[in-house]
Amino acid sequence: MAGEDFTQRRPYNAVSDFVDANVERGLGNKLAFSDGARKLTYGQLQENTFRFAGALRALGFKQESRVALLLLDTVDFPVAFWGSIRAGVVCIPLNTLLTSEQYEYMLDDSRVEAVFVSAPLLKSIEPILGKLRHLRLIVVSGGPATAVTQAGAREVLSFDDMLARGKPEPWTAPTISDEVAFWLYSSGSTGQPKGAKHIHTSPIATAKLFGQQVLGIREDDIVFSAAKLFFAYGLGNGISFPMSVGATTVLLPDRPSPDAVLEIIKREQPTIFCGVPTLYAALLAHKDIGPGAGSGRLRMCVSAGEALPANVGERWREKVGVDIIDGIGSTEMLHIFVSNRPGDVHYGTSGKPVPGYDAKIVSDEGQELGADEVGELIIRGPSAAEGYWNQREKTRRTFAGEWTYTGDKYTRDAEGYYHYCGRTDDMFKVSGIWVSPFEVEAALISHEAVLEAAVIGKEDSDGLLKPKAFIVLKQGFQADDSLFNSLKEHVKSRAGAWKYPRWITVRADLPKTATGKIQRFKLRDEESGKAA
Ligand code: 3UK
Repeated sequence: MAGEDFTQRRPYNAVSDFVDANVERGLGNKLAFSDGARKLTYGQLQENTFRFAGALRALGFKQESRVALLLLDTVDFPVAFWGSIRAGVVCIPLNTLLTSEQYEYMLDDSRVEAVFVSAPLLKSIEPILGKLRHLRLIVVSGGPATAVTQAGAREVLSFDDMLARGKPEPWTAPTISDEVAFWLYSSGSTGQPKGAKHIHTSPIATAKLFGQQVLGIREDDIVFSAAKLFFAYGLGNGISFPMSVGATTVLLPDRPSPDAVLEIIKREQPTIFCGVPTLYAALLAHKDIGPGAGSGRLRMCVSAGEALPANVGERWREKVGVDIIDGIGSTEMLHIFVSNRPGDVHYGTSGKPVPGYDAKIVSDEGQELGADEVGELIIRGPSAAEGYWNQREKTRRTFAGEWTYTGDKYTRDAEGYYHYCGRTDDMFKVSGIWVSPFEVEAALISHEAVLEAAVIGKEDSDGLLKPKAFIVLKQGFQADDSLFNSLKEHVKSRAGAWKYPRWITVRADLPKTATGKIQRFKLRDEESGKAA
């Protein structure tokens, strides 16, 4: 595994390792996915991906064409993902929680010719369909084609119509191992999200190095990832890792509320559960939390997306009786590259580099640092993205030769464990999803009452970051609860539901540099009591 050469250039299509290999091994009748409403065996998945790839071809999609998935976690997701990849068509799963403007940017930037969209999400793209120059096909999952009312001259199909267009004939596009298979959009502190281009060999590299080697995932596992398939984290947990060994994945199409998550765990009895720190904290606060979180078979829990506070891990082990494996991954590296290990869990740390990846902590000048010195974490490994689509400067800065710059500050202690120390920029995660202070500030400033705004991440009582806003009001506006509520609603609708400020403080002015840049670090220091 760690010594394996994943990167050797050769003819290779990722679908062979994840779909076809399981059928060839005799697992055709084994359950691959269930989503509460429907089930899919490995054999059915293979047939549906043949149909899907055939339909894409029949509809004129060529190798290297691009399509977007705006899909809830149902059995249609793996069919569309692997069906596209089988056809050599570049598949771009999108976050399902965004606004119409954000979809407009990504669908236009990627120039996708088709979008596969879950019926309940249609409303967020219908208003912008008219502006998408390259889109020619809309496929509705979980609803009839007639659900789309503003498609104009474009072809509209239901997911079943689409499958019926293709024959179940074994055909796989002759792709190269180095060829781009899918993109994942990643947000940064400035500018629009960037499409990180991942190649065919990256999923199997992450599945072997982290899924098999670190987690020890095996054929009899049942995986439930509350983190959605459109995140690199959920895509690995729910698709690449289990499919690399012929295991089974349970999907939850709805929002992963603590109630919904506990219900699935009780009903499906998973062996492996994956979530983000906020969810673990919320589950610990739930009245029904207890041994195995309701699953008699639970043997492992995984956390990523943001740092897991030590006390959340410790309380979980005490109440649930299972450790949480915290590891750090990124969209750019596809999955986890520094992690705790079963049997060697050090809560409050991210553990040690996953064998097969190399980690270095470097100074601003690029010098490698010693034990307990804070610097930026950089990573070398086989699953790094090829670059960002049409972003040369950002690509060069992040993917510097073999090394990928994470933008995270870390120290390594004398025993070799890695300790997370925050970001090199002002970004922070809420529920494992990026928040850029800049976009929350922009949303606040677009409110009639706000003159200036600065946003930082502030720890809540579980030690997890949430947005806190400092605002300067325009003349004539009063700071009261009704104004604060209206600001929160305003941010939710403009920027995204998880991004609204949980605390709002009104000030006479904001700390700024001579050139007028907001000094968010000063506000962070004030909050954490560091300031004089
Ligand atoms: C932060 C963590 C401390 C860190 C991801 C697992 O989160 C994932 O990808 P994103 O591109 O964000 C990457 C950034 O998130 N982070 C993630 N995990 C941790 N910080 N401890 C952690 N355990 O700032 C990192 O640079 O959204 C996670 C697998 C695949 C992923 N894409």
